Formats: sequence, structure tokens, C-alpha cells
Amino acid sequence: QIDVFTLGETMVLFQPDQHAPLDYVHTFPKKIGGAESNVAIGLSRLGHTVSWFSQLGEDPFGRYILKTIRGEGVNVSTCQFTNEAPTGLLFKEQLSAEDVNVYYYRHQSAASFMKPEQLQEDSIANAKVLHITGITPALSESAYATVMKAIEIAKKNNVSVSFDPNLRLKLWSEERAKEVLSEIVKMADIILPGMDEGEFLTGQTQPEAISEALDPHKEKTIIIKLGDEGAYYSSENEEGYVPGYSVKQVVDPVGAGDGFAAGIISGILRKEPIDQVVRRANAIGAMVVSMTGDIEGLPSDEAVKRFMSPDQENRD
Ligand code: KDG
Repeated sequence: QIDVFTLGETMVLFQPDQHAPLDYVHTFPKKIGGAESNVAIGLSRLGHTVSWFSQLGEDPFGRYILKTIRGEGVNVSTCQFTNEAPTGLLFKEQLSAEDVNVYYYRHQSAASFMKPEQLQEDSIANAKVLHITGITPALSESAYATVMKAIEIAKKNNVSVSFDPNLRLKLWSEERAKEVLSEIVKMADIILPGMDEGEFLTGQTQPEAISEALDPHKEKTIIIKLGDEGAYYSSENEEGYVPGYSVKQVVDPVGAGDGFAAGIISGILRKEPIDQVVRRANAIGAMVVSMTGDIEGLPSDEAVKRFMSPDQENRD
């Protein structure tokens, strides 16, 4: 058995070392970015067994992505390659520490042609958690169908489904996004929206009301991210707020939510009390924003412990 199975598109990420509009940038260090592989790498660093599925282009970028994710200890054995479409690319433009734009070159990418028949039923059935984001179903109808099939396999085999809505309005219309994300919310066991996504999906503006609207029967674990203020949680009969960690300097905010998701899934797998799960996830999110790149700041278990220790807090 493995701990977590996830699927989604990972792109080569070109991220300049300087703050400037991209038209004035001449060199682009090459990295990788993709919400689900960020979560997979985060979980692997925390000591979990994880499998990631996608379709990559049979090109140097696809091979680079596969080698990088495999090098992080994530199982990539179910991943597919195609000659029919290229690997997707992503450029990050950073105008200031917190002001980031992304430019996608992923229309009709290899991942957008993933299809349900490519999933290996066993590898999902043997996981404890299936992690889904709202990016994959936005890529194409066949990617949407692949996500739905993965959820169907998980449900049939009592695999918990965790879901980060990751609303990306560059990829689809508001109407379709609301329809599909709401459909997945109904089937998910763990839901990890930001406030903006919670408001988008429910029309509510308070964490308690968002949680109630997403889960009227109180059957799910809902954790709403509140940025540097921390997070609100509601699970079984418990609910509450957990404050965030302040960071000395935000360097790159992208990827914080993925680090947070890795922390939540990890804590739930370790059966820790929910407030401690959220506290550790907040710490991981804070560590991710202190470094450039999506995955660079994702910590080992030891590193999070050190970051959370009272000694460390006193030093800051
Ligand atoms: O959560 C970070 C992701 O947004 C980034 O890695 C790129 O996957 C990505 C996307 O589709 O925006």
C-alpha cells in the first residue's frame, strides 16, 4: 500500500532571478511547477510514499520533469509519454516579492490529452488518499474525465479523497469552474480552499459559513486557508482557528498552498489531532514562501520540527 496517489500537469517553470516585467528579462533558470507534483514532493520529503500520474511530451522537457520528480522519491511508474503533443511550459513574472503573474504555454499540451483509460486502477485502489486539484479538470474534457474516473476508483475502494480547488480562471470560465469544482466538493472527504475559493463556491464571506455551505451534513474535514493569518478548520465535532507563522521575508508566494496541502495530508495520515495537523501545515506553507520556486522550500520532517520549536520562535 502507498500513502498518496495524485495526478495532474507539471510544467517546466521558467522563473527569473530578478524582479522585472518579463519583456526586460533575458535569462530564465529552469525549474518545475505543478500543483499536484508540488504536493507529491512535499509529502515525499515528509517521509510518505507517493505516486504521481501525468502525461508528458516525449521531448527534453518531459524527460527533465520525470527525472526531477523521480529524483524527489516520488513513484512515477504509471506516468505516460506521447509524441502527439508537447510538454507544457510556465513562465513566472515577479514584479515584487508578493506580486507574481504566470504565463501558461499549456494549451493542447501532452497532459491535456490524458485519458481515463490510462489510469491504473490498482495504484489508486492501493493508496490511502487520492489528492485532486481543480486545475486538472480545467485542462480539457478528457482530463476532466480522468479526474472523475480517479475519484470513482477511490470511492469504490474506500480511499479518502482530498481536494484543493486551486481556482485558475485563466483555464476555464467561471460558470464551468463553479459547476465542476462543486461536483468534486460533494465527493471529497478533505477540502482545502482559500477564502477566495470558498467565497467563489458558496457566496459566503465567513469561514464558518463557507464550511457549512460546503459540508451541510458535517461529514468532511474542511480547512480554509487564511494566508498569513493561519487557517480555520472544521472536522467531525471540532472547529477552530489556528494562527499562522510570520515569516521574516516573503520571497515567492507561489506553492504555499501546495506545501500546506502536503502538511494536512501528512498530519491526517499520522492521525495527529486536527489543530496540530493545521499548525504543522501552516508552518510548511510559511517555509515554502521563504524561498524562490515552487518546491525549493518544501521541508523535511526534521526541518519543520526545527521551524516549529519554541527556541526558533524565540530567536525570531
Ligand atoms: O500551486 C502552484 C501552481 O499554481 C503552480 O505550480 C503552477 O500548477 C500550476 C498551475 O497550473 O497553475
